[in-house]
Amino acid sequence: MKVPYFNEYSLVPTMRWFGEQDPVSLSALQQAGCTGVVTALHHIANGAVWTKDAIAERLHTIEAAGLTWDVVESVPVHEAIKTRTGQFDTYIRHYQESVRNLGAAGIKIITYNFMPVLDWTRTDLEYQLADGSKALRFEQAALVAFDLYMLQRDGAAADYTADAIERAKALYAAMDDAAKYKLERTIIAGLPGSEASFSIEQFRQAMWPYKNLGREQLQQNLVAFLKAVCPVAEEAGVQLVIHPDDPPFPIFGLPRVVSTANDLDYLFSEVPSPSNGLCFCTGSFGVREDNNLAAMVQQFGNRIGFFHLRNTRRNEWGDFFEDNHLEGNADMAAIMKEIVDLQYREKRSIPMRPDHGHQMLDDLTKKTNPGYSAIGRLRGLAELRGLELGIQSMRKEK
Ligand code: DNO
Repeated sequence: MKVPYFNEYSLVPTMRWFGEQDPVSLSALQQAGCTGVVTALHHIANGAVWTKDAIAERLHTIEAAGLTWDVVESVPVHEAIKTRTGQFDTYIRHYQESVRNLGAAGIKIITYNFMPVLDWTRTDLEYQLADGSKALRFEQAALVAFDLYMLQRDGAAADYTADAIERAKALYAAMDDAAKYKLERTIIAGLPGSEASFSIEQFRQAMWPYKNLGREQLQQNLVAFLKAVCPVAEEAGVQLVIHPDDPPFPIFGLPRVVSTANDLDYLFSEVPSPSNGLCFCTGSFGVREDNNLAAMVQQFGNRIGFFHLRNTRRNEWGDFFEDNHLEGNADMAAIMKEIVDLQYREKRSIPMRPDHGHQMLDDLTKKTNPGYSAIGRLRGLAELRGLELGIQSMRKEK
C-alpha cells in the first residue's frame, strides 16, 4: 500500500479494476491519482478456491503497471453459506483457503457482502442529470412494479403501502415492452461486480431457499460464517470487511442484516475478532435518513478497513440517485473530518475508493461499466482528496 506523499496518515487512493477486460486501463487509474487497485478474480466461479497461481498472476499484472493490489473486492460468499444449506461447509473451507492464499500473497483486506441473492440494486443506469451527465438511480415505484407485475412474487402486495402500489401501477401502465425488458435486465442481470445474473425464472428459484429464512436466521448464518473464517483470517493477517446492504433495506421480501448501526453493533459484539472488519460505504448507509454517517465513522472507526465514498440524494418515496461526491444528503465534509481524525488517532492510512461516478464528457459516447467510468470517478477522487488535504491542513494549523 502506498500512502500519498503529502501526509503521513491519509486515505490511500484506489479505484476498482475489473481485470483485463475493463475498458479503463491501469495506466488510466494511475493518471487519475491512484496508487493502488481494488480488484477480484471474477473469472473464478463463486465458491471455488482462489489458487496461489491465479492470485500471483493478477498481482504481477498490477505491480508491472506500477500499482499495488490493496484490497480484494470481493471474494463472494456462496448462497449455500448464506442459507446454510447444501454444501455450505465445503464452501466455507474453500473460503478459508482463499483467505490463506491471499494473505500469503500480501493482500490483507478482503471485501464481501451478505446480501441474499442480489448484490447492489438499481432501477435506472442512465438517469439524466441537468448538467448532461448520467447517474445511477433507484426508484421505488419501478422496483415495486417489477415485483408485482413482472416477477409476480407470492404475497408481494402485502409488503407495500396502497400508495406505493398506485404509483407502481401508473408507472407500469406507461411502460412499453422495451422499457419493461430494460427494467428487468437492470434489476436482475447483475451490475458490475455482481457475481450472479438471472432470468426471471432463475431469480424466482434463487429466492426459494429464503422462503422461511427470516432476518434472525440470516444474522446467525453470517455470525456462523465469521466464526469459521475469522480465526483463519487472523492467522493469515487478513481483515474481512463487510460491505453494507445496497440499498439498506429489504427488497423482494429478502432479509437484509447490514444496514444500520444496530446491525453493526450486533455483528461486532457477536464476533469480536479483529479480522471482523467493515467496508464503510457512505453511499449505501447514506440512503437511510436514520443513519448518521459521521457518528458511525466515529463509533465503528476501529473496525473500518476500507472506505467507499459516494453521495446519494433521496426523496420522500424512498427513491434515490447517486449525486456528485460532495453533494447530496451525506455531509461529506463532516464525514471526512471524522476520517481524518480516525487515521491520526489510530496512526494508520486507510484505503479508499471514490465509489462510482457519473458518466460524463467523453465517457458519454463510450461503452462503460455503469458507475465505473473513468472520468466520473476521476472527478470524485480529485474532489475527495482535495477535501481531505484541506481538512488535514486545518488540523495542523490548530
Ligand atoms: C457496487 C459495489 C458492490 C460491492 C459488493 C461487495 O458498486 O459497492 O458490488 O462491491 O457488494 O461485496
